[in-house]
Formats: sequence, structure tokens, C-alpha cells
Amino acid sequence: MKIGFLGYKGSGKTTIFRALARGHAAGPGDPGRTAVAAVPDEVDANFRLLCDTWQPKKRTPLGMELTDFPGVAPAGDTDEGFKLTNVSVEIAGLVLVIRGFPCDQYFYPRPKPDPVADTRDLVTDLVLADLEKALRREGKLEVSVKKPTPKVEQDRRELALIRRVRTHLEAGQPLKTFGFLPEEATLLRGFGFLTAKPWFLIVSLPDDGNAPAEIPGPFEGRCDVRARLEGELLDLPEEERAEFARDMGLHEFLVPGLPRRITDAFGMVRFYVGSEKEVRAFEVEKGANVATAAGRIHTDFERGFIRAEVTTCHDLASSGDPRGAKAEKGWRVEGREYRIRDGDVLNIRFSV
Ligand SMILES: Nc1nc2c(ncn2[C@@H]2O[C@H](COP(=O)(O)OP(=O)(O)OP(=O)(O)O)[C@@H](O)[C@H]2O)c(=O)[nH]1
Ligand SMILES: [Mg+2]
Repeated sequence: MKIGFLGYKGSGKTTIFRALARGHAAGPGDPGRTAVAAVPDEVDANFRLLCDTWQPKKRTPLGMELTDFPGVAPAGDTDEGFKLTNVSVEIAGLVLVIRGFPCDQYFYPRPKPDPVADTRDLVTDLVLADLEKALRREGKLEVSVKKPTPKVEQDRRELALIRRVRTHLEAGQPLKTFGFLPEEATLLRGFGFLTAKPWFLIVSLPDDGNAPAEIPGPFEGRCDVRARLEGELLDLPEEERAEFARDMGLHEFLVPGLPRRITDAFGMVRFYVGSEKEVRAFEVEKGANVATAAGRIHTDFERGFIRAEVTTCHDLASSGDPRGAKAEKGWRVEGREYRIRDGDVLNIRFSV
């Protein structure tokens, strides 16, 4: 899944990105630059369980592709910032990073951290970016519906829809509250509207601090992290880490678990395939059937789907006989309508 980090300048995006992407980032993530990293979820408990069971030669945990965008300029900033309309369409979900630490290196409209106000402003900026896109499209469509092209009927339908979208945005509402019909969602997919994507809020906390309990907003998930502190501690050799963490009052590292929390919040479930050769993790939208999931492994698996043998990571690990596990009772046979559950292990039967 492709995930983008967005927030105001100096809100702590790159600090979180680096802590997450340790060793996997391509690009330095300097201010004003975009950096990308393919981050494998190495702490996935089910994945580890399967690796312990199968002891495979190759291990392929679930990967997230993270993009660390430059900072958005807050109101009153005279320097230009990143333009939100430039987020690429392929970014499936957004991590919104909000400053919770004191800092005087940047222009901040409110010098003291104020996560509630910053969040409210950022949501407004996201709505305005979508409004700009909608207005641009509406303008183009108003011209094209006057021409007798073969697409004119489709353009008319799109224009009617985009006008409703625009009205919704003008009322200050993100598109995730619009309630699109499936065909409308398909029509609009190419726009990559930011307020239609899932959002995960991260308040970047000072080394010793807290964030407000309640931050109102239409988020799919939230987690506050002491990202700078965790990043520094994660760079230490493992045997020193625990002691320093205790000294700093850090009871739990939250950064390594972020990929799981974020993809959970974005409505994805994980499933696995494995053998002594390779254990591999995949993800698919919650509610997807097993044939769709099979397509994530290989398009032929979906095209030629016959049936799936299914068990769970837990049952497989506790069967005590990984090599002969398929003969064990734990595996059952499911047809294409079976809905994937988080932690399922699949063996796909197919024919093309
Ligand atoms: N005290 C404290 N400072 C932090 C923390 N996280 C980041 N900073 C500092 O805040 C400044 C900005 O952090 P970055 O992570 O680069 O912020 P950014 O959002 O990527 O900034 P831009 O890309 O320029 O928009 C740096 O000087 C960091 O050292 C934190 O958790 N605590
Ligand atoms: Mg940055």
C-alpha cells in the first residue's frame, strides 16, 4: 500500500519517516524534498510465527511504500510550501503529522504546539486542495459538454457529479462523508481526491510529552508517538535500548508497530502463503473474497481460481507438524466467495 506523509512545515514528518524507514529509505528526506521508502513490516507477529514454523529460505514480509512529502506552508507563512494538489493519485492513504513538540526553527502561526488547531487547519487545507481540483475539472467539463463528441454523455454525467462534489467541499466537508455510489467512486478515482482517502493522525510528541486526549476530525485512526526519542533509541544496539528507554520513561516503542496500526485503520487485512521455500505476507481490503486475495499473489490465481485451502497462522503454528501441515486437520477447503480473515494462510488451487 502506498502511503503519503503530509503536514505543515516542521511538524515532524521526516523524523517519523526516518524512524520507520531505518535502512530502507531512498533519498535523504531533506526539507523541501520528497523521499520514498519501501518499508517491510518485520514485527508482524503472524508473519514471524509462520517463519518460526516453516523456517523458510526466503522471508518476504508485507511492504508499505512510504512517501515523505515536503511541508505545507501554514497560513501567514511568506515562503512557499508543498502544494497539496501535487500528491500523486497512487497514494492510497494519508498519514497526517501534527506537531506536538516545542520548536523555534520554523515559522509557526501559533508558536506553542496546538495539535487541535493545527489539525483543524490541515483538514481545511485538504478540503481546499480538493475544491481547487474539482473547480478546475468543472471548468473543463463545462467546455467539453458543449462539443458534440462521442464522450458528451459521459461528460454530462461527470459534470453533474463534480458539481455535487464541489458543493460538498464548499460546505467544508471532506469527501469521505459524501457517500458515493460505486459507479460514482469509479468515475472519480482518477482524481485522487485527498479528502476521500483514509487518514491516520500522528501527533509527534516531545521526548517527555503528551497530546490532547481528544482531537476532533474525520480520521480512520490515530497514534501519538515520541518519534525523535524512539528514532534515537532504535539506532542504539538492542542490548542498550531497554535501559535508556526505561530512563526516559518510554514504556513501549510505538514506531515499529505503526505499519500494522495504519493498514488496520485503513481497512486492510493480511493473509499469508508459505512453504519451506518462502513465507510471504499480503494484504487486501477487508471484506474481499478469497479469489480477489488470490489475485494479489498472482493474477493467474484469480483468473484460474478453483478453490482455496485455508488455515490460520495460529492453527498452523500449533499443529506441531509444519511439513506435513496440509495433511493435518487444520486446513479446510473454501470456494471463491469465502471472505478473507486477518491471519489466514492460503494455498490456492488454480488452472489456466
Ligand atoms: N523536541 C522535538 N523536536 C522534534 C521532534 N521531532 C522533530 N523535531 C525537530 O523538529 C524539526 C523538524 O523536524 P522534521 O522531522 O524535519 O519535520 P518535517 O515535518 O519533516 O519538516 P519539513 O520537511 O521541513 O516540513 C527538526 O529540528 C527536528 O529535530 C520531537 O519529537 N521532539
Ligand atoms: Mg521533512
